[in-house]
Amino acid sequence: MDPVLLRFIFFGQWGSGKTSASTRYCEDHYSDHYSVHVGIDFRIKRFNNLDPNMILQVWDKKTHRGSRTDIYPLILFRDANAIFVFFDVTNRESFDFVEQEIQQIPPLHDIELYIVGTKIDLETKRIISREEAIEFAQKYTAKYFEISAKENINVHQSFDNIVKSIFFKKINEFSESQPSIATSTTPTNTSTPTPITKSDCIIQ
Ligand SMILES: Nc1nc2c(ncn2[C@@H]2O[C@H](COP(=O)(O)OP(=O)(O)OP(=O)(O)O)[C@@H](O)[C@H]2O)c(=O)[nH]1
Ligand SMILES: [Mg+2]
Repeated sequence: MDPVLLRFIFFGQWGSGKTSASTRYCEDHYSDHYSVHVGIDFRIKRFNNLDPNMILQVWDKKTHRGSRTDIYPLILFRDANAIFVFFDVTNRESFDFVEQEIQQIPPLHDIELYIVGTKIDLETKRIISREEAIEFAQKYTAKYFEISAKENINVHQSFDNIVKSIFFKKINEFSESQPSIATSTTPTNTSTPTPITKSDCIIQ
């Protein structure tokens, strides 16, 4: 059987915590060391409990310090299932950068957009409130969640939920295209899309 490939792309300002989130999620590891590597990092994760044939690729794009947002080639988005734009909840500049990043994303269908607040272990230094971030996410029909890669808060739960929802969506699409197995017992989602509300923005 062919492997099922899922691809997540991480964007966001330098230092916003993309690599730390990717490392925490894929390798359950965290370091305070700030790497100055350039380019794109790739990590993979497998989900034997869902489907041993499924592989998640996380593409984590390094942002150059002091740069404005890059112009991203379309190819970067091809086959992506979800895009995550990160910001540091203690850094207003990184939050402002999210809007620039979103504007670089082409209007491709079927790619889910998430905004991710990071470093919530630094609660006393928080500048961007959850409410402000949720309101911003609604403007772009994105979903919002918050994590701490350092303290391992809400990383696995959030990304696991997203992986599962995309996985079951793919299974449903496959079942619907195969009349003989359309009666499979996989979960179905027959509801019509509704406008997002504040509570929809939060994945716990
Ligand atoms: N306190 C705290 N620090 C964090 C957390 N996540 C990342 N950091 C720190 O923030 C710094 C930047 O994190 P990275 O994950 O390298 O940021 P990045 O978005 O990959 O940055 P670029 O690759 O330069 O675009 C590092 O020193 C991390 O240790 C977190 O959850 N809590
Ligand atoms: Mg990085």
